[in-house]
Amino acid sequence: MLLYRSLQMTIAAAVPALVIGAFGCSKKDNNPPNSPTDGTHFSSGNMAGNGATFSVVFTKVEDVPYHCIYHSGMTGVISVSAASGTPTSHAVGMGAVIFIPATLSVHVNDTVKWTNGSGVPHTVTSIN
Ligand SMILES: [Cu+2]
Repeated sequence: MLLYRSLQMTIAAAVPALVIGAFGCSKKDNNPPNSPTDGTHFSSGNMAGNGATFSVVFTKVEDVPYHCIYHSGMTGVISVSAASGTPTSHAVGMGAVIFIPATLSVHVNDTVKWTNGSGVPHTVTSIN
């Protein structure tokens, strides 16, 4: 059962491709084999370009590992604990091949918003 709901996904229009660093991030030939359960909790789809965002409200106590399907080393975990007070929003940045922070603790009903700040395409895809 899908317990997560995607709030929004906006992609900045007409942002010029800007490759940062020497990571070869525009390559997509280093994909890990995708898990059959990829995206069970959430999947952003392609977040092309600087400024693309994706948000999820977490509604259940659990740890949710996720990754970028384009970059094998680009992984993160959202650790969700019991609801506490007023729900808040958390920001996760997306660098060339990294989520910042890679691990994040939130409470039930909190929102996590990822923003691609790297100028190369990424995804935010739950591993299970
Ligand atoms: Cu990526």
